Amino acid sequence: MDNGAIARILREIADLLEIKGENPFKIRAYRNGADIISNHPHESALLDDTGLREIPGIGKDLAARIREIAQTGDAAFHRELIAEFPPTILDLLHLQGVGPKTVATLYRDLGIRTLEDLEQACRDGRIRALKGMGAKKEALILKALDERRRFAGRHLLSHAYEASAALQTFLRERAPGAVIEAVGSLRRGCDTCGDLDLLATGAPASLMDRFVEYPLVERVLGHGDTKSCILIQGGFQADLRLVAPESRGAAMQYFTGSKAHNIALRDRAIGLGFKLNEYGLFRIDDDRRVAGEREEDIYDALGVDWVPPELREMRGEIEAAAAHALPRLIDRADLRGDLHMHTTETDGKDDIRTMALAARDAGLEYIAITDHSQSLAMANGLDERRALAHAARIRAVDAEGIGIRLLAGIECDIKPDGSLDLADDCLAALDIVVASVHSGFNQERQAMTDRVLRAIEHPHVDILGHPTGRMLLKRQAYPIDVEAVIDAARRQGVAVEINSQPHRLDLHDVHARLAHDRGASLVISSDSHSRHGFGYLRWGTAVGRRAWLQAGDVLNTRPFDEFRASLRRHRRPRS
Ligand code: DGT
Ligand code: CA
Ligand code: CA
Ligand code: ZN
Repeated sequence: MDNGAIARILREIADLLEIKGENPFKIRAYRNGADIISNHPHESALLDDTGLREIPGIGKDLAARIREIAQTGDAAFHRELIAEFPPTILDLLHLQGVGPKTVATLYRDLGIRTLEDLEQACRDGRIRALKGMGAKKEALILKALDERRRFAGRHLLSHAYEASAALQTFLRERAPGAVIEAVGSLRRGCDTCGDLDLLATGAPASLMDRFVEYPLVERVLGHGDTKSCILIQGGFQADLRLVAPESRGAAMQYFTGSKAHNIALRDRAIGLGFKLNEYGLFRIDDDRRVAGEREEDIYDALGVDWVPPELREMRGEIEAAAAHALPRLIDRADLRGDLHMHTTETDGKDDIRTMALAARDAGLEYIAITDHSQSLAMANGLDERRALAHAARIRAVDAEGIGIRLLAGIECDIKPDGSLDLADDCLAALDIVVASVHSGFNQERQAMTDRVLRAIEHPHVDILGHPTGRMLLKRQAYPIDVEAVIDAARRQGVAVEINSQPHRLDLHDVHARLAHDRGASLVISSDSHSRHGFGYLRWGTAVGRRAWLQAGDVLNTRPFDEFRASLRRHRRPRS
């Protein structure tokens, strides 16, 4: 069993204990254990009891549980809990705004086991009749059910990437001579993906038989000579197509999409006397193949530059490619700094130095440590005194000269009225301030817009963090006038963040592009909560690429001194 599978069971135990109303410390121990195991670099199934207990945070009981899961595929304790509660009950817990207490009540008082039961109970008026629930709770549950339905079947980009990469490795081992490639929305870097699309060029037909034998297969949906389709664990559907070498580029082009981009390109082909499909580009009059082996040749034959996959969304890319005016897109390696991260001082898992060294090893030249402010009591947020003491420690690590520069910052909460969570003199004494909204999402659009505009006008704010509050597949952005926010940020010299957390990717690519077009500055930050978080920068970079950004458009591609000088606090406000 891999670490992910072990962690999943530990997390389920924690969820079920929570529904049961067990001791919070016990619940937290399982949840922490799950985090530690899923981030552990080595196979924990291979460790003996001593090896497990050497991992910080894993005690005697947890080690025994992990050994049992690794050896038998499950834990008796987990099976007992599942026997007590139907496992479908966990679907209820994952609804937005439905906590373990509610789930326990729903199950005990109404016998609700599934999402369908829950929906029916809402419609019958049984929820509002429950003590402590009411019409408001009923409306909340119905909204959560609706959102879940809308998002069902889609996956975060990072999850799709991991599932696709594992499948590609499996296929490469079985067809070493073949070229295996991911196409579809994953190749375009979309923030969520519906399914995994794979192409295999130069593979034997028997690869299809190997594909449907993939160990994680839950169901085979189709098994053909050139196309097969499987459902794998985690709810992913994966399509594999076998392609002849002379059609590789054409198939890549076609199956990368987007559909709208393909239709526009095909129309252009027709206008030039060609036919374009997944097999190649052909002349209409004599059916002669003009291109097909390489994507570049197809675009070239159509008189346009090769279009990076992230831009293939029918947002002006074909016109720009025809005018040889496509941007040279930013790469992850262009990032020199990371301006949003947390440490053990609030809700992070690693201390200042550990974060700095991990950032350095990830190729970064500078970071800002931005722990939470006091309003986030759950995260143990900092008041002025602790914020300044923390800043002193950050500067002390910076002074050690460990090969990376550190800025002492804060992620200051924007309160419901738009005021900041810490006193002005404290914010002024820090090197950098990221301001973000973390609660009170239920405001009206105008109130929310005014709230964020007021924060942007605050002279000590340098960066607006996760500007729209969206949680992919969970919660939509709060209602806010993004254009007004972007324009104010430009006027005030506040940079807007592209947050790289895979479940945020906030700003959304279209808004990031708008921000750039309106002249606002952008940063790409990881919002890391542990030393493993810097890898997320690649997802934020994907958003930047989808937003047509070049390296020069993103402040944290600049060298340290230049970056620091470009911060709002070191500039005069523009008029
Ligand atoms: P997804 O899976 O919803 O995240 O999005 P895609 O873009 O991966 O969509 P998918 O998997 O249905 O199809 C992969 C690509 O195949 C799509 O981006 C473009 C191409 N494609 C699929 N159906 C059509 C079609 O009817 N016409 C054209 N021109 N292209 C299509
Ligand atoms: Ca797809
Ligand atoms: Ca597909
Ligand atoms: Zn935040």
